[in-house]
Formats: sequence, C-alpha cells, structure tokens
Amino acid sequence: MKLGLEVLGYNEETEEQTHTLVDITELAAFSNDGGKTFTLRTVRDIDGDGDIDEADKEKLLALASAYARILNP
Ligand SMILES: [Ca+2]
Repeated sequence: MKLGLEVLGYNEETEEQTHTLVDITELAAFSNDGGKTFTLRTVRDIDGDGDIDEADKEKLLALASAYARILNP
C-alpha cells in the first residue's frame, strides 16, 4: 500500500488548483488466506496522533481489507 498526504495548492500561471502527494509511505500487508485477513510487518503513525498503537494497526488492516475487496469483489 502506498499512502500519502494530499496537499492542495494553486498554480497562478495556469490558474488551476494543484494536488500534490507528500510524505509517501509504502507499507506491505500480507495475507495467507486469499485476502480475508492480513498481517503487517511495519506499522506507522497513520492517524497522526504521535504514537504507534493498535489504532494505527486497525486502520492499516482495514485499508488492506478494503483494497483486497476492490481488487477481488
Ligand atoms: Ca497513531
């Protein structure tokens, strides 16, 4: 999974809104049962509250499950 923070800006030359992804992080989620459950080797502070805990892990696992369901509906 590739996660990033979207930063909105404005290009004065083209007068268009810009979208930039920053702080891109790659995390791998592994499944041994066809995408039903996942394990993570690395957990990051995904909710930005300054700590790395079960809440971060739950969010990442939910993202992995959602992504798997999109690919294999
Ligand atoms: Ca956190």
